[in-house]
Amino acid sequence: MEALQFSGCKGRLLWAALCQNSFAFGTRRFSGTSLASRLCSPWLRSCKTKPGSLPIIQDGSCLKHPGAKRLASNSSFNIPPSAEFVARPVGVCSMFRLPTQRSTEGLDVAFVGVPLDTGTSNRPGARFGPRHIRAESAMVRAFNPSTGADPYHSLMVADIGDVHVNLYDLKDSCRQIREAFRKIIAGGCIPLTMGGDHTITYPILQAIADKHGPVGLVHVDAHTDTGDQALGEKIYHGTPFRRCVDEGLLDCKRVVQIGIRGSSYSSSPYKYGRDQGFRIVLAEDCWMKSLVPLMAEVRKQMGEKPVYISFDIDGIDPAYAPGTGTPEIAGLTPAQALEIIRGCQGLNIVGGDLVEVAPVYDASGNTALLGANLLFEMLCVLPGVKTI
Ligand SMILES: [Mn+2]
Repeated sequence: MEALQFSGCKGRLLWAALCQNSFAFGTRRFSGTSLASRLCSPWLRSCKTKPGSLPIIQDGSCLKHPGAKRLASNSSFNIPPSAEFVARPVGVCSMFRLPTQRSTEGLDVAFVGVPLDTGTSNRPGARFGPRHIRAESAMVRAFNPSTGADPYHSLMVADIGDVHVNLYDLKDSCRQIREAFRKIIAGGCIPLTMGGDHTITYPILQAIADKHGPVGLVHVDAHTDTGDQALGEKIYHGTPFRRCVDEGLLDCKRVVQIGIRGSSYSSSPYKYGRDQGFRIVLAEDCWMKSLVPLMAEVRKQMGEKPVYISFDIDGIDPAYAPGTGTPEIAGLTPAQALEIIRGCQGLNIVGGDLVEVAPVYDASGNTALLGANLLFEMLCVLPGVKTI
């Protein structure tokens, strides 16, 4: 794809930056698919030997820390550096401090940002979601001891940067997103997307359904996002799943919407979705309950066919996630969010997104931190992830 984080950088200048930040990028591997070898391997070699420059870590010998050998095991996967050995603020700001690359070549999973928020109906700001989620993701470690998942020794994962968007033309942005995701998934790579407002899920699902056919949907949100139009427009962040139904992108009997709540425009706000066959689980039916039993039913509903996870951070209560554009009181807890995502383990997940993080409304950064953790949990339940 053409719209990625580092496109446009001068190779040599970028390499100077990478060498200075080599600990974050060079801990494990530089195969043919890594950013390092793809861009400028001769410079890499000179950088390693240039007096006064920081060496790229390939075999651990340049690290003086006794844990260096652990960093440099012979894994063929991309393993984020551990903060036991590499300080968290070190390195270019990538998702989970993973290597970045410009395409999905060699990848099983790609983190990708879609910094679009011109579909927002209330507070803007989700265009900065991907950057802040990446920044806060430095706190997330490599293993998931709660579930036993070991994603980075199971799947090849990298951050492929951001999709180009047109902030002045929402329809054109949808076209750009659709075309970018067609390329991302063409070779079988699973996208995990940082939004952006919820508009982006519509063109993503256009691309996904092109490849997989109509998909099941696990949708966590305060809102059903099945409005028909607003201000005369059919595309904004309140309509993506209506548009998906219009175009046959969803297997409607395999759609569940969880966490729905709030005031409505009409007295029967859930009629449309239920008429399509959606299961709509209101937030009040989740209050003070474990959602483990619900997810057992959801797994039966989804079966073995392809499923997409779309997680709007406003599904969670604004006490935990205030950094969002259309907050609604009395939402889900972070623990319930974990139960939902962990409950997707075993499903045939073909993609997922975490949308509507608008960092400016949360000076603590906790909303983006929550988003980063939920994306890690999505990674941990993807097909092929080994559990220990
Ligand atoms: Mn939404």
